[in-house]
Amino acid sequence: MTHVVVGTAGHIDHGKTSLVKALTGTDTDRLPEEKARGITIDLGFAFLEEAGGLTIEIVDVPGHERFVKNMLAGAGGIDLVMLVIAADEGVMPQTREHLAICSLLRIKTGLVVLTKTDLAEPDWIELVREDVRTLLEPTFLAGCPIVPVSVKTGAGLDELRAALAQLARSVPPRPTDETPRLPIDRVFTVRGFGTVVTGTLAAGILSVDDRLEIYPRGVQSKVRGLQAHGRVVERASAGQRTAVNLQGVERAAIERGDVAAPPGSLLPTLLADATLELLEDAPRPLKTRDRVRFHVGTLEVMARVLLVDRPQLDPGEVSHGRFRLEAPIVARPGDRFVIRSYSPIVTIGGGTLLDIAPPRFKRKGPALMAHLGLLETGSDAQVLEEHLKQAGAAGARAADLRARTPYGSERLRRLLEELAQAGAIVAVDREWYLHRAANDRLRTQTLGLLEGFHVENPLRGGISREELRSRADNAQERVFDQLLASLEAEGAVRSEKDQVRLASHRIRLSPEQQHVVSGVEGDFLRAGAAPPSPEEALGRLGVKGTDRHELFQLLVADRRLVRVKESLYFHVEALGEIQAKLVAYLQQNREIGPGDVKDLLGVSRKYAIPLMEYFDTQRVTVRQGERRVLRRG
Ligand SMILES: Nc1nc2c(ncn2[C@@H]2O[C@H](COP(=O)(O)OP(=O)(O)OP(=O)(O)O)[C@@H](O)[C@H]2O)c(=O)[nH]1
Ligand SMILES: [Mg+2]
Repeated sequence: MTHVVVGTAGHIDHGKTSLVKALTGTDTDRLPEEKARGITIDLGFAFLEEAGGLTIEIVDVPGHERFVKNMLAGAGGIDLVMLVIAADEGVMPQTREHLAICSLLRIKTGLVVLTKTDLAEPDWIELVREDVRTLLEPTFLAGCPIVPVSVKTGAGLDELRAALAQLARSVPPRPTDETPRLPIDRVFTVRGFGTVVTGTLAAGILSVDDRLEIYPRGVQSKVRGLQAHGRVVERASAGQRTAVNLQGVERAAIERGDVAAPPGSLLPTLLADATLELLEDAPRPLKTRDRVRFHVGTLEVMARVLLVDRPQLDPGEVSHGRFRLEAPIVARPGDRFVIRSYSPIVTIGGGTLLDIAPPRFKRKGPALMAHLGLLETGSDAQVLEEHLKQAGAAGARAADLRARTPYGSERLRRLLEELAQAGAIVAVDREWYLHRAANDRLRTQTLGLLEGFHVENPLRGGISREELRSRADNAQERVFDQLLASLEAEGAVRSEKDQVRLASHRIRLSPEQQHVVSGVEGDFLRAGAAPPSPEEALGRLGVKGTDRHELFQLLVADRRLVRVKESLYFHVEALGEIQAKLVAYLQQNREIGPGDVKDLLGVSRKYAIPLMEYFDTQRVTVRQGERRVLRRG
């Protein structure tokens, strides 16, 4: 099954809706106001089924200049255009404007219908045909079929249908391997079903029960049911006109212009970088900071344009622009957009989105131009690498890269693997990537910080991991963990508990320092169960200081001294002997009280009580009232 979307285009009253009805039997003007005024106001939908599983979806648009906004919402999703020109009137303003819009949207193909031929003389029709040829010459429709038709007499309708089918067969199929997304063009409620949205599925496949998010609102939902052409279907594929019955969403929570897609697959944005062209016949130059109407998908928002390399863009010129949007848009790089001037409301230009989460450049100019040039002309891999380069030390999540590129999950995964293999990027983990340059910068910085730390703190074994990370410009946690792990794997860095040091770092003591350290240790060892205070021990060696003294801390870090209580330390060997005595006593006597400990060790309460508490915390003993017993198991 292939679905090709044909959009009508053309000036008001030239016979678009009549033609669609003659081809399909469907009157697409459904609104009472449309019937009353005899004009089309909003989009209408019909379809034709052709041989070989081809469905031609038809989007009928209004020709009135006041409803170009609605025309744009429909034109965004079409594969080929059917430009309708009344033979009696010939080319008119919206003939040109709709043609320009289709060009700007990069619609690739189409045909022209010269309709109402029953109202014009053959000579006149020939003149109009020549006129049309000249109009089309510089456009994508140059040399396209021009089919004369009369809805009144039926002349030419069979030829038109055949020409449409032939063109439709030449349209390359839309990608179904990309993540599905549905730019919404209508929202309504159906009794007993709830909220229904419709649109042309731009990419991918949508199935019943799929989870959906309505962007940019963040409303979560699920596909409760799907319809195509009024028939219930299990799944819809790219290019298909689709009606989606949404579970648990209020009608009022959605509007035309929103996009339905899987949760987390798209990124709403208020800032977008793009190529930008101004139409030859734009009424005046476009200046930086001009306010324009920005159309993408089925959405229109106001925006200010910032020109990247010049103060103004003249008609016919092409450059780059950054758009500050007044409400979020939800689109993908590669999507085309159209801009219309604020007043008078006319189509003036458009372009291709290049980046929907653009990095902030401190200064515009050459760097930004080079960046945008790369996004515009680079290969998929180069574009991806450029995004990661701009992400800097923070790196980027695969999910965000997915939303910022049009490749689809599988292709993105492959591209990332290729780049990692080539050494251009580093995989932090399966979900996080970092540009090689950022990785190398962080690595050099981290090693430099460690070196500096060791020079400044020669007696400290290392720096806390968290402190190191914060000094390394607060590196992203996962990125930093991965870096330390790889430095450790190479043998450049050692980490113990939360302390990190260079593998080459050794604590080197001067003879005087060594004298103090050995003296203090000897003092504690000799004192056994009744050790001195840190101040006393240090003081005896002529050093003024507390347990915070770095020479003292060295003994603690080496686990020669063990802290039993605030500023009460024991030598590790003394503590071992005390424990052995205590355990032997308890095996004999079952329980022990503070007085017994004093006698057993020959020390005062000052030492006995903290020691008893210490062995509780070490899970050697258990407290029972004032006494202790051995802990079992
Ligand atoms: N004689 C004649 N009249 C036609 C033909 N096609 C359309 N008309 C008439 O032209 C008028 C406008 O036709 P529509 O089909 O509504 O025109 P439209 O292009 O859809 O107009 P908008 O949607 O408002 O832009 C109607 O009165 C039609 O009956 C034709 O082939 N011959
Ligand atoms: Mg119409």
